[in-house]
Amino acid sequence: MRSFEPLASTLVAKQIKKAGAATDSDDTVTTSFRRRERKIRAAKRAARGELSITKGDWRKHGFAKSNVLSTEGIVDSVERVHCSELSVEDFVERFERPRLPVVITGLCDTWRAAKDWNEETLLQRYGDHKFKVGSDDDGYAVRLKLKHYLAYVHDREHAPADDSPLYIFDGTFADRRGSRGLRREYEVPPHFREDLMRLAGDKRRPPYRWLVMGPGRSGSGLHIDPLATSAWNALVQGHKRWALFPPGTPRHVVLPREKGLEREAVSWFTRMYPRTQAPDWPTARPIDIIQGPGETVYVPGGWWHTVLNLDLTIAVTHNYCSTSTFPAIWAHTRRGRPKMSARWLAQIRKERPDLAALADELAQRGEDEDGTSSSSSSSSSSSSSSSSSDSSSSRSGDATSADEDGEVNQPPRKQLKPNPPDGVLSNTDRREGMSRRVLRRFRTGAPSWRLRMKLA
Ligand SMILES: O=C(O)CCC(=O)C(=O)O
Ligand SMILES: [Fe+2]
Repeated sequence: MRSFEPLASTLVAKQIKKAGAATDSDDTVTTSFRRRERKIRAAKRAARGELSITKGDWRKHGFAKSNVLSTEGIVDSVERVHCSELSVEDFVERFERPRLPVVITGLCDTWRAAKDWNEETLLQRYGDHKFKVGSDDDGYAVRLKLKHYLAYVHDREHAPADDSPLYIFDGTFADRRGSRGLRREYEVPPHFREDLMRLAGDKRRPPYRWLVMGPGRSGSGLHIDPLATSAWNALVQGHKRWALFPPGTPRHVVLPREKGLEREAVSWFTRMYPRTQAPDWPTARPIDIIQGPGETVYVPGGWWHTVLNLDLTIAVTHNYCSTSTFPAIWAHTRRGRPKMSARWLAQIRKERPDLAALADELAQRGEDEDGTSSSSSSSSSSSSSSSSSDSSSSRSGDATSADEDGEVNQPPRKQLKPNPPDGVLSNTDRREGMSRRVLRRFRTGAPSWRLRMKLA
C-alpha cells in the first residue's frame, strides 16, 4: 500500500515559530501568534462562510480520521510517456486529437521550480506575499500571506484537522509584483506551447495559469474546465489523486445534487467514488491517476475531473487552446463570451486565416463543432448556486454547473468571469485578485497608494 501521510516539516515549523519571535520577548511571540491566528480565521470565515469555526463545522465529517488518503486498491492505468520519447507531433496525434489523457514524465526536470518549489524556499522568498486561498460569497479573492498559510497547514488545530483544508489556487501569481518571479521558474512545455487564446489580448483573455498548493485532503471538486479548454498540470512536489470521466458522461450521474459533493474533492471521493465501483454503475467508470512529483497530467477538454491532494502538493497548471482543439473552444467561447470572441476572431483572422475560415463555416452552418446547435446552448441545468457554464453572468467561482451531457461548466476555482457586485470593473484578471479593501477605495474614489505615487 502506498501511503502519503503529510511529512511534518520541522525546518518550516521552526521558521514559522521564529518568524513570530522576532525579538524573543514573550509578548511579541504572543502578539504575533494572535495576529496570525486572526488572519487565518478571517480567511476561513471569508472562504467558507457557511462553516462555523467555533462550532467545529470544519471537522464535522471527521475526514482527518478516515482513510480517504489511502490509495490501496486504486489502479492507475494511464500511460506514462517520457518527454524525450514524445515529440510534439506525436503528442497531438496520439493524445490531443483523440482527446485522451496522458501523464508525461521528465518535463519539469530542468525547471528551477523542481529544485526551489518547496516549503522552505518559498517561505523565504514569498513568505510575506498574499496568495489566493478561496473566494468569498461575492466572488472576491480571499488572500493569505504564505507564512500564515504554511502556519495554517502545520497547525494541528487547522489543516491537519480540517475536513477539506484551504487550498492556494492563485490565478494572478504571474501578474502580481510580489509573486511574478515564480513565472520564470518553469517553462511551458513544448507540447502545450500553442496558445491561441493569447490572440484575445492579455487584458481580455480569461485567466489561464494558476499556482496550486495545498495539504492532504485539499483539492478540486469534480468539474469540466472552462470553455472546453485543455489543461496541463505539472506536479513539483507531493502526490495528487485524480478521477476522470470522458466527455458525454451525464452530470446527474457523476455529480448528483447532494450537499458538499460539488465543492469538496474529499466529499466526492468519500461518497461518490465507491458508487462508481458498484456493479450497477450506469456509465463509464473513472480513470484513476496517482500523480507523483515530476509528472505532468494532460487533461483534454470536456473531461470531468476531480483532484484530491494526498500530502502537501505544489503544482502549476495552465489552460490553453491549440489548433486541434480550436473548433470546440471557439464554439463555447462564441456562446459564453460573445464580446471577447468577436475580438478574438478579428485577431485570429490576421494571424490564422485558416482557423478564421473554419469559424466562419461553423457560424454559417449555425452549428457548433460539437454538433450542438447554438440556439440550444442555454439549456444547461445549473445548480442553485451557479449559472450557465460559460455565461458571462456566472458569479460564484466555487460552484459547478453543467449540461446533462457533460457540457462545459464553471470549475471550482478556474473561474472565468466573477461578477463584481456592481459591475464597476472590467478586467477579469485584475478583478480576480482585487481585495474588498482596494475595491472600496476604487469605489469611493480614494486612490490606492500605488496610484497616489503615480499621481504625485
Ligand atoms: O490540481 C488540482 O487541484 C486540479 C486542478 C484542476 O483541475 C484545474 O486546475 O482545473
Ligand atoms: Fe480542472
